[in-house]
Amino acid sequence: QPKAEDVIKEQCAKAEVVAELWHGFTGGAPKAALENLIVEFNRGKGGTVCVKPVPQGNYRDLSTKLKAAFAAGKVPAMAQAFENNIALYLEADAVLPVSSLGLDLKGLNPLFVNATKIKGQVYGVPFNKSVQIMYYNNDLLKKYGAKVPTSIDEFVATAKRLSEGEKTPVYFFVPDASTYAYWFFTRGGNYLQNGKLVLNSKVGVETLEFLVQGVKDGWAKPITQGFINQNFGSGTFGFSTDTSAGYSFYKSAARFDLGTATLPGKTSKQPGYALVQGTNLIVFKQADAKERALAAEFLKFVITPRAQAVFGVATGYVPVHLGAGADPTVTRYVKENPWFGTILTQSRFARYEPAIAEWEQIRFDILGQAIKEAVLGQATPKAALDKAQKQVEDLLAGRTR
Ligand code: FGO
Repeated sequence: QPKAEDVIKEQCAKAEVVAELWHGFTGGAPKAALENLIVEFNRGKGGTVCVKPVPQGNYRDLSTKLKAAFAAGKVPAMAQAFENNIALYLEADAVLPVSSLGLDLKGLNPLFVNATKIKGQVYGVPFNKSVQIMYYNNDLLKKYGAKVPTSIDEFVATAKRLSEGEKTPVYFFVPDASTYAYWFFTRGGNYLQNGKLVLNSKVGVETLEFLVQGVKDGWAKPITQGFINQNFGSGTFGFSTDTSAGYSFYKSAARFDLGTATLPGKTSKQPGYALVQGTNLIVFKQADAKERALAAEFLKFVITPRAQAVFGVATGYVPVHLGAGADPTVTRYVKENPWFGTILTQSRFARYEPAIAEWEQIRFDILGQAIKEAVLGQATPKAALDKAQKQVEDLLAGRTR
């Protein structure tokens, strides 16, 4: 079988209208699944038009390239965008409201659609949305006769017991804003307080202290290079709390029986709150009428229950169409593959980070930096978050950029 990439090249070589889609998938199942959807869509169009995926590195590379593209006036028809990216691109008046594309968003998960609204207008079509789940090493749990933990207290007790037995920390975590968000939200944290962005709240400091203590107590292992699924060999993996879109990467890297479960909750009564990640598809104003029309048709296609069902089970993204859960692709799949059921259940317990234009910069360069400093012992959690708060206030007041 020819590679999807080559098929698309062929399809676009003969097309009169080419709508580029800039994306941040670097490889593996997500990139392949996107290309497969595009091949199928283009085929259905009969050869005169085509959608062309253009990989732009990771998500942050993508937003950097888009900002440069605005400045140069060379903008694609479509791109992936986080909710905060949409807010930023709107400052350049670059994004078309979805209402102008004549799309029917009925049946889409309102959790996802509402997040792309700014001042009552929808600007993005949710496409690849993930939630965090708990991954675990079932062989290791069995070795210790341990149950899958459902509350934070149980989680800590189990992680401690297994780490003591193995003489090495079994909870692998990336010290970044994503991991932190799960623990923060589940402890009741909120970044916005009376409309103000607060990084150094009491819950925030306690959350960071908790992670730092986990490292000191020997049950939590910070992963500072690459994804967790690329670090299984660096110790004994027991648990992680990571994006559902990592599933295919975890599965192919695991040399153990990989388990999934909803996130440990504040109590065992309810799962913890996952951070929603992954992106929406947006259409740019600079696209001409033909490209806009093609983009609209493509978006209509990718949000159908069937496309979302196929894309979801291939990747671990949450189907954005509520009807996908009843699609035979999903109902049949879930019976044999409980991991996908974990994701569907977890998607009912999920929270977003703030969708302000500066958030991408804040989550990586300010909050993420503070988390890393505290976890690596370069600052106390309180000092790190107080500094981060000051940096955020300076940034938002326009004193720094
Ligand atoms: C990633 C990033 C943001 C923002 C969150 C934001 C920008 C986080 C987090 C920083 O689509 P998701 O769920 O998962 C990604 C998917 C496709 O690449 O597969 C995951 N992956 C890829 C390779 C691999 O070996 N393992 C693996 O799990 C990949 O993470 O998005 C989650 C990870 C991060 O990129 O380091 O979303 N994120 N909010 N990025 N730019 N802006 O506001």
